[in-house]
Amino acid sequence: MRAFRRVLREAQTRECHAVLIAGDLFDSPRVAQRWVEFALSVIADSRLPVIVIVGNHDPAERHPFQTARLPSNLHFLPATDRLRLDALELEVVACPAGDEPRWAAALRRDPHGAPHQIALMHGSMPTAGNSGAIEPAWIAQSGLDYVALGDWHSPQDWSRGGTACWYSGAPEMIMPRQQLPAVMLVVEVAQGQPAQVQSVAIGEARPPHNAPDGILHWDVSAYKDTASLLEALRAWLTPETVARIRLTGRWQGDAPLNLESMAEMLQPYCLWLDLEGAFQSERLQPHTPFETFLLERAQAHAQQTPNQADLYYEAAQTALYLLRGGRL
Ligand SMILES: [Mn+2]
Repeated sequence: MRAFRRVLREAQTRECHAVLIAGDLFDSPRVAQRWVEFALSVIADSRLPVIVIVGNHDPAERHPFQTARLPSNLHFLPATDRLRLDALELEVVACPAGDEPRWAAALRRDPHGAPHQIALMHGSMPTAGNSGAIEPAWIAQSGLDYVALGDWHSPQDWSRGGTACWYSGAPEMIMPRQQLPAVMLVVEVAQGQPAQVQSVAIGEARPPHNAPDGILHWDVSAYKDTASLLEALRAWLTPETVARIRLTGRWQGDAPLNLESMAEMLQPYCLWLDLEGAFQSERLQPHTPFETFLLERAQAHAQQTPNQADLYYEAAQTALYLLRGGRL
């Protein structure tokens, strides 16, 4: 939400004439109403023409903007279409996800059209092993001034012939394992010249400052309980932190470490969290008569059938682990 607001503020500051959003504004068509309202209010407040096409994550038939009341500066294009903005001397070709068969014919300059002609497309260019929905040759043949691509998470240049063509990437790091630049692109279109494309840093997300490679290795050996471990980890988190935390060492606390519930506790203190257990658990010692009884039974069985002793000890440890709230 902060990144989206910064994108539009940056566009205002730079006195951009329009903002292009090439699909997947929403990660899913089933987003909460407050997110939709937030997006619409940020767009409305920007007072800039904002052109939005649909992506594969927010497809046309279920896109939240289909049923919303849209501000007058928002141009929402759910199908392959041409939009003319006379005040900007601009013509926009929309090639949204889900409408691929119509793209090739639509993606061309209209010789009688506006002086500046651009396109928005949402789909994949070919990659090793995949053909992709878009053919790079279309870009060169289009005769357009600029093609804004959406779908990929990092900025990529696909300019061909006289047509500048870029994936903008996401304006914020959206997965902890992807160390992405998190930028927006500022594109200057001038008649008869190739468009100038400049990337502007937008993202605030970063790994914890003591984890420059993005992974925070944390030794759990020194902690006696989950609460003190959580407190120590929390001290490293900020609302901008994208944290991959790998727990190492020997866990000697009384209760087993429950990664799932730890992640739930830490998540509110950072932007994104990935908690990984690479620690060893000490053998659990019995604390109650029932736990003592369980271990004694395991020992008795182990003595009767020595070839299955490991299995009985493991069963008893698992029982203790589960009794103390561990999850398998
Ligand atoms: Mn996509």
